[in-house]
Amino acid sequence: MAAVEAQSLIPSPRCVVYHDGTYTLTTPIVVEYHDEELSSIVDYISLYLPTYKATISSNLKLYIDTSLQSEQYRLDISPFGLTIAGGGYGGVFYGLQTLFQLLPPTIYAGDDFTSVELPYCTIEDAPQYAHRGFMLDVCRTWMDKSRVKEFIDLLAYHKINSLRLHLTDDEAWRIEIESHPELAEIGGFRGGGSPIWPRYGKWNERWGGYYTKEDMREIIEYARVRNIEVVPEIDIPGHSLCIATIHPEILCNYTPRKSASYDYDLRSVFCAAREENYTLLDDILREICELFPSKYIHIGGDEVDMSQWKRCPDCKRLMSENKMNDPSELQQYFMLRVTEILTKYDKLPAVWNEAIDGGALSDNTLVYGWESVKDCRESAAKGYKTVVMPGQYFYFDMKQSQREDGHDWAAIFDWRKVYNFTLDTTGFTPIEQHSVIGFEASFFSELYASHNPETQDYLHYMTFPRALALAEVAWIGDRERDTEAFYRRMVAHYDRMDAMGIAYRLDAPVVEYSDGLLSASVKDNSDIYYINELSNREILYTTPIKTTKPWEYYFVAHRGKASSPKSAVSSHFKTITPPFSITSSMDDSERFSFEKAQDYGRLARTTRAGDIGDWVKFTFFTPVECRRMKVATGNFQLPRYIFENGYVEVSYDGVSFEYIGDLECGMYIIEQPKRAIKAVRIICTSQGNGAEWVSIQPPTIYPKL
Ligand code: TNX
Repeated sequence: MAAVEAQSLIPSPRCVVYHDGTYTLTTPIVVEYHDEELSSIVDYISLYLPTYKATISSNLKLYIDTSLQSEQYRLDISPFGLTIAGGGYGGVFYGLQTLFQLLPPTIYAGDDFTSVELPYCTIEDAPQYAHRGFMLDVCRTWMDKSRVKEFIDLLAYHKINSLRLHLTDDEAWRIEIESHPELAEIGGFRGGGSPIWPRYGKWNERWGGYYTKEDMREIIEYARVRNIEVVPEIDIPGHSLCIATIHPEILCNYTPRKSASYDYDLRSVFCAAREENYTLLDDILREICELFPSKYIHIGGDEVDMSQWKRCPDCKRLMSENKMNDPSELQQYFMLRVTEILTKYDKLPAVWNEAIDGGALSDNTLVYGWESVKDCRESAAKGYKTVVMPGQYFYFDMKQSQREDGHDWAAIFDWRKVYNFTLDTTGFTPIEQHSVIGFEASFFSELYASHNPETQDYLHYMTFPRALALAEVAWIGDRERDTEAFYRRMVAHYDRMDAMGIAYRLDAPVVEYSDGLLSASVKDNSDIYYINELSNREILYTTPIKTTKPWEYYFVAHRGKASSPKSAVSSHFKTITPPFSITSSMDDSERFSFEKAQDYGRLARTTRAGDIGDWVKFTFFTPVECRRMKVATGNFQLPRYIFENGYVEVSYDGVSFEYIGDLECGMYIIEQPKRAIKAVRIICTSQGNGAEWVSIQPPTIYPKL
């Protein structure tokens, strides 16, 4: 296996046998094939290398061998040239992807080569799991057609074969429906006067977009060529605030209490008893079923706020007529009604795991388990085909280490945890394992909206290299893991990822301090830079730094577009907690009171969103000397519960205040204050924030170095 490691293929093939000698592959690539089906693979190759088709003196033969499984392939490199046999289109495509990984990495950047020596070998390979998926949430953060295509390329290089597009949610409706054009025309945009709540930033600006059917056909075809099936998700009956804003008649039959801050109706669930809702869903799903060739249509079913059904007289009547005791049975009723619609259009339902809590759905329902390993196992034990994607391992919107960006509700983890996921070690019985059709990662995008969503950087940083580990796990199944060996292959693969243009995450440099010398090291030959906080310049690190104040420095690694999180000796990250009090023009909530936040342990909440002129003030008992103070409204990184616009003032005496800067995404960092700070005031200059309250973080204070 040593030689295989040398080739650093990801995902790792089942079997590689090397023979003596090498074959010299020259360009152009002359491809021989006879199955018309394979012509799009030849077009695909020509996007990377000069290619033409011929039946004599070819150096690459492609064919379909029906004795193989559809995604299975055999790649032969012999004195006679290269041959790829695949059980089907996918098999041939994956043989080609393996071949690509044997070629100079620069091919991914579109750089040609004239000749390359390839070892004589036979690679026999097939995936363990039929479903190797990735989900993109294009609702919270809009990603247009060209972005999605770029991402499809990255998935295809790693033999992922399913892309689920989360097309509807509370914050957006992203797919054209011809019978109801208003859904995408209104629902595709939020902010700037749109009736759709701009709950994740972009409050003053109309922001968003949607896929026309033509766009979507183009995406579907682009993905098909790359052996990826696009699975649409229409998330119902919950997560439907957007469609409910456009069509309030779909909601339950009662007048809601209006919120303290808004005139908005916050209800987000389709009424299960309103017959017309099924007609509307029939219209929508008929078009979705026509548009998408996939066998499954994902219809959501997650996080339904059933209190709305409990209050609705029509839902209550439906429940008593059908002798239902629990509103989760209404969810079952709703899902079965929608399943009937899908069946009519020759499709099968796919759902999130909660959807099976209220009773059985049809046997051929595909369940995506996200809440926990236990939920995945339960689904599999009930006999549903199950896609395993517990958030604790497969939600790539989670932070990768404590001080990095991302959510943390499921877990904080990097690629190592993903790579080491196996069904055996997480307790799946053989019977349960039998129902597992594969794995999927998801990228929910609430936080992307505040991380320069006009670029791919945050998406790439969060998803790579974790997506490599996902690809490996789904391809090799329960084959033995070797984290160190995978790491070496991954580092070799970095050359390819650089050429693919991925802004992936590198491991953080390891920092050590001893005998007055501060040193940093990496194992992936990236470049290390150091920054002295006082000068704030990034300088290439070549040799240990002689210093008595190691906490003044931090390190970061770069290579290509990739970068690592910061690292430093632990005292660099030390913060202080001088006593202070919070006062505000707004009241605080009982549970999340100002008083409790004054212990620095937790955030506080007000009882309403901010208005022009509202303010929050932090007053320190004694003036605080520090090098940096971060003050923030909202939950960190989440452009929600914030002062949408505002500015910050500081006071050195507690009486007179001076302007210091504007809030950015609800937050401001006071750098190197010239004197000890007695008080800080945050002033709101806009109305509302798309939420019911303002969160107030205790200040984060870094001591003087
Ligand atoms: C849970 S995953 C959700 C999403 C959020 C995600 C954030 C799922 C079925 N529901 O609505 O975006 O957490 O990680």
